[in-house]
This record gives sequence, C-alpha cells and structure tokens, in this order.
Amino acid sequence: MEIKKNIQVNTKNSLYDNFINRLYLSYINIKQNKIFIYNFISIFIKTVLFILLISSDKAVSIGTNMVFHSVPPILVYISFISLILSFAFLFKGIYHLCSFLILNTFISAIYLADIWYYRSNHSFLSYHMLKATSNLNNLGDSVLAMGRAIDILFFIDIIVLIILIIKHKKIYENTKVNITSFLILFILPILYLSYVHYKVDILKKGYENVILFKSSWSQNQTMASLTPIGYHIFDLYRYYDECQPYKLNNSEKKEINNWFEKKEEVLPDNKYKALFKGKNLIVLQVESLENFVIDKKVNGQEITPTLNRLLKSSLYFNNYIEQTYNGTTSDAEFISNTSLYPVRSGSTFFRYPDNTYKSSLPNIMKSLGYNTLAVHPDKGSYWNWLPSLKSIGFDNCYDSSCFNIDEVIGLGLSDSSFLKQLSSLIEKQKKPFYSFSITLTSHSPFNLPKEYEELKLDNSLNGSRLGGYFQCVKYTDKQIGIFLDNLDKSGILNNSVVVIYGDHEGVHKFFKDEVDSMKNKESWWTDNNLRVPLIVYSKGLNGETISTIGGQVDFLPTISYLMGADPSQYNLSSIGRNLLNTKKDYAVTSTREYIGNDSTDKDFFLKGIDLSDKIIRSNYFQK
Ligand code: GP9
Ligand code: MN
Repeated sequence: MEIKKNIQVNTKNSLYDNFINRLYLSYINIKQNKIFIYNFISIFIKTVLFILLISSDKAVSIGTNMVFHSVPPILVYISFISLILSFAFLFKGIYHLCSFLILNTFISAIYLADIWYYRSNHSFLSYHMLKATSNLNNLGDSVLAMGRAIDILFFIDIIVLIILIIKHKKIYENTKVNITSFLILFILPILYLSYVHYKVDILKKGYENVILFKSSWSQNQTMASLTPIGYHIFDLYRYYDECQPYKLNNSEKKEINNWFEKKEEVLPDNKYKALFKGKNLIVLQVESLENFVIDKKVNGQEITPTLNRLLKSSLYFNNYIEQTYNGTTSDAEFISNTSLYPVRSGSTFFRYPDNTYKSSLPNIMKSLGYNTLAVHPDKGSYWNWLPSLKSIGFDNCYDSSCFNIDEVIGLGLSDSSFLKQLSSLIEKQKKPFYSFSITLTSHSPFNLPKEYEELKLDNSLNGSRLGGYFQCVKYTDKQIGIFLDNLDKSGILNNSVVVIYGDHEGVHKFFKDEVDSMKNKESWWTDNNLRVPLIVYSKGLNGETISTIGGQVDFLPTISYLMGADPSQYNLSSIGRNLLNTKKDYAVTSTREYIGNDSTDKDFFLKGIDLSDKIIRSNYFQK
C-alpha cells in the first residue's frame, strides 16, 4: 500500500517536473533563437515608428504630439508582437525561418497600408473596407502617390533579415516544431491582455488616459494603445459586432428625438424661402474641388474663370466645410442628400446600401413633383453608389454603362466627354427634375495629360503637385463652362438652378506636406482648412457671398428651403441646418473638430456624429 502511494506521488512529481522542465527548455529555446529576437526587436521598432509617424499631421515625419499624452503600454505592444511571432514555432527547419520572414513582411505591409490610407483619409483600414474592393479600379496611381521616402524604414529590416536567413540557415536546419514555445508566446500574452483589459477598461486603473479594447473617439489613440496589430485584431471583433442588426432601445430613440428638437431653430422666414420654386435643380459634385482656388490667379491667370463668372449670379458659401469620412466621394453624396454624417467605420454605401431615408433630398423633391435622376461617369459598383442612391430615393440612376466611353483620363470617362453627354441626357428629362452628378477628372494624383494643360506656370509650380492640381481644376472649370453653355443653348438654364460644390479637399487632402514644403509659396496656397466651395447659381440672380460657417450636412435643409419645401419635411430629420436662416455659425468635421466662433454648444453638435451613426445602423428614417 505504502509503495503504491509513493509511486503515485513520484509519478505526479515527475509529471510536474517534466512540465517545468519543458517550460524551461522552451524558454531557453526562445531566448537563444537569434532570428526570433531579431524579428521581435525589429517589429517593436517599426511599431514605435508607426505610432510616431501617425502623430505628425499627415504621417510624413516623426511627431510627438499624440503618443506622449500618456505612458505607452509597452507590455501590450510586447504581447501583440509575441502573439504574431508565436506562429513561427509551429514550423520546422527552413520553414521556421521563412515563417519569420513572411510574418515580418506581412506586418510591414499592413503598417504601410494603414499609413497610406491614413495620409489620405485620416483614419485607418478596417474590415468593412474589404467590401469596397470594387473601388480599386483605375486607382493604382492615386494609391501609389501616397508613398513617401520615410516608408523605406519599414522594409530595411526585412532586407537584413533575408541576409541573416541566408547566412544562418544551416544552424536552423534541424529546428523542430516546438509546441511549448508556441504556447508560451501565444497564451501568456492572451492572459496578460485579458488582465490588463479588465484592469484598464473595466476597473479604470493602471495606465492613465489609456483605453485599450474599447472604441475610442480617435483611432490614433487605439493605434497608440494597441499597436496596429492589436488595432486590427480588435477591429475584427468590432466588425463582427457592427455586422449584427442594430436595434435602438427606447432611451436611444428618445435621445435622438430630443436632439433634433433641441437643434431646431424657429426663425421667421426670409427672402430665400422658395426662391427657386419650380426650377429644375441641377447638382454637380466636383471631384477634389477646394475653396482656396476660387477667384484666385496663378501667374496672372484665373484658375476657375467659369466659377468666378458664375459667382456674379450665385449664392456663394465660402465657409463650407467638407465632412466626408471613410467613403470620400460617396460620403459627400450621402451627406448632401440625407443631412446625416457617414458611419464611423467603413463606407456607409457599402455597409447600408438598402437603407431608405424618408426625408432625403430626392424624396423631398419628389414630394414637390420632381423627376429625380443620379448620373455618374463611373460604374454603379464604385463605392456602391448606384444601389445606395436608388435606396436614398433617386428614381433613375445612370452609370458609365449608359455612356459612350470615348475618352478616359485617370479614373474614368473624362469630364469633357461626360459633361457633354450629361447635358444631352438632361435635355431629355421630364420637367421639373432634380439631377445629381459627379465629375472625375480632377481626382488625385492630379496628372492631367499635357495636351489639356492650359495654365502657363512658372518654375516653382511647374511639375509640382500643386501645379498639377491647378491644371486639373482649370480643366474641369472649363468643362463646366461648356456644360452650362450647352444647357443655355437648349434653353434649360433659364429655368434651372445649378448647384456646384467640391466633394472634399484635393491637393491638401493628399499632399498637404508637399504644398507646405514648397519654396517661394504664396500664403493662399496653404490656406484651405477643409473648405470646399458651395455655389448656387441661377441666371439673373444678384450674386451674394454667404460667409456663415457650415458643412455638407447643411446642404439638404439649405437647398430644400430655396426650392420651396416646407421645413417640417426636413427639420426634425436633418442633422444640419438651413444656412440661409440660422443664428449659428459652426461646422464639425469628420475627425470631430469643431470649427466655429461660439463653442458653447460644441459637445451638443459633436453628438450629431454619433447619433447619425446610430440612425444609419438602425435604418431609423426608413420609408
Ligand atoms: C469615383 C471617384 C472616387 O467615384 O469620384 O473618388 P474618391 O472617393 O477616391 O475621392
Ligand atoms: Mn472624391
């Protein structure tokens, strides 16, 4: 009996010893694995570099204005790097080495993709964007233009790694699969991350000002707390969560209703009410058109002679702020036609193409007896615009398949050809109509074919990105002039109002760093501050400049007021306000910046961004 007991104890002891022994050996194995240590250190350095880069304005240099708000959670960084590298221990021999190379290159590629996306959109990639791959058509040049010399730093270590692998491959030839090392590097980080999540996010102890696995108002903060590796792992969870149908509870519904009621300004009507009643409404959203070029000359030549001429008979809003987010062009279409901010993750058109909005601009126009059409020179699948604009309320949608693609510049059909074909299409429309279109040619990277360049630029501008931008805008401006002349010849212009606005910034959105670093620059070149022009033109009108600060969410109430819709049709469903009858002077940007003189109601107006997100996700305004 005694002997049996001893044997049992000994077996238990030896099992335990065995386990400890294996752990210890694996620990030594990890510690002595020089290629592992090298990859660990190089990914750590690249992670810190990434976080420092996104702390500068356009991720083009090392910045410190964000990361040092709080102590960086270094152990969290270490955990995520360890999680990723653990997989290499599931492979033996040369495959073990190759898996380090693949994992490290994969990490650099993700970091770079995030940085490039950040440079143009001030946000990071998300799984929702996998739905938007149809957008990559003809976009190669625009994407490549986001690269900067500093990006090489993400790949130098990989070249060194290849050399190390070639040099030391003999030593690793007999490496075996090491499940214990894998488990140590995989499970320990998970245990630590669970613990730190509980401590920081739930108990709110530990790192000050740090949020880990919780949506923060700024994606930069999530990146700095979790590293891009952690950000994408967390984004996967969020993606799953956000794909579930969103049902508002009663208190959320109440909050939304109260917000709209509080936002409403009840003011006496003014001269703008129904100013364009019964006229056709022709809206042209111009790619990357910024406000700073309006009424400006470069080397003695007007950049936008057509638009400048139109101002004499237009209401010109010169403090109109773009509010697009992950859906860029499509967001501008969405915001203008619904008076809601886009969703906070991914593109609204890709995520919610079937949403309906009973008080959308096309629906309001239809209630006034209008025929509605949306026309694009690109494919209906681009940004998923065709199904989305149909759901928003446009009865007729025409995409590139309805046009003769006889001239392609950059992304697609040239503005010259498109606008000519558009004027013929418009002439055939049943009156009154609301037509909504976009242009393409002035898209980044602003390389207009030489034969179309009309501006004579001096050496400082010629060949520069800004010079290219001026040439593109000048080209599009000219095509708009021809478009309006055609509408005039057919007599349509006499009974129409033409609304022209920029979808988002252009040269300052993608290449602000290049503009800022130009030599001999004129002060107005750097002065755009998210403004896009909004021009409401009608033949014979007395031109006026309206300097009220507003944004694209204000489009629907402002245009509806001018077209004669009753404010009760849109007041309690528009996040924006009528810029022609308001006492407020503000706009909020998609990155939650408040632009305005009186910031008393700042938090209230910023709340509109989150309420829009809930409204869209729950299809709150469905017909
Ligand atoms: C095509 C084009 C896209 O729809 O306007 O522009 P982007 O969204 O890249 O600005
Ligand atoms: Mn665009």
